Amino acid sequence: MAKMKLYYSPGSPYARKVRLVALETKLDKKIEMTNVALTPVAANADVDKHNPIGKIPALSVKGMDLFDSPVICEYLDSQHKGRKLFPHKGRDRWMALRQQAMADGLLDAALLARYEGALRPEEKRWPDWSEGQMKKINGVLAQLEAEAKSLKGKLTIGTISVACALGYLDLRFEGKWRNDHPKLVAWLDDFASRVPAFEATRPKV
Ligand SMILES: N[C@@H](CCC(=O)N[C@@H](CS)C(=O)NCC(=O)O)C(=O)O
Repeated sequence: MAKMKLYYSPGSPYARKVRLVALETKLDKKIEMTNVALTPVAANADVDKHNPIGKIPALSVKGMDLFDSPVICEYLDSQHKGRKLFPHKGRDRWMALRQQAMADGLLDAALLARYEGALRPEEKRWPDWSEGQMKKINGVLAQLEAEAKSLKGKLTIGTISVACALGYLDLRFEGKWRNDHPKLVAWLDDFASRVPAFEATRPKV
């Protein structure tokens, strides 16, 4: 079977979700990795051919182009016989998908805040807008801290997504979230020690 092809960058937290799922499902050997550079103002022609939204991660498989990270992760989870990372049904499924939505929502705000601070020319920056993104990040952090207990237990797409989101805050926002979310810090440290794939996908940038 032809290899799947994943367009990613080492610093992308959404691509990290996919890389982590690939390792956990032992599908990593079946994926050819293509490291690409792109920003909202510097598109990548190769990525554009596989994702009309022009974002990574994108996965080419069996003549299909799949995006975005929740879709790719669920596809990979459907391609192995081990324990599923997307719980099949019931409350476990909705809790995992809800956790993924919170983590991805945090990341959407974090990426927008980062692009604003790192990419937008200084004279065009809008502090209220950046503050609005930070408010979303802090809202999700507060909610996750309040329900940290529900993150314990088996590895799911929910906990993988939360770990990747917090990892991105460590990478790009100096880990400031660690100062006032003690339960989440303890949870992430434990997650990192239990899930070697989290360490293996840590960006070296
Ligand atoms: N909802 C998408 C978000 C993907 C995303 O925003 N990726 C970033 C890299 S971390 C990107 O491609 N940015 C380029 C752009 O916004 O044009 C997913 O879950 O895959």
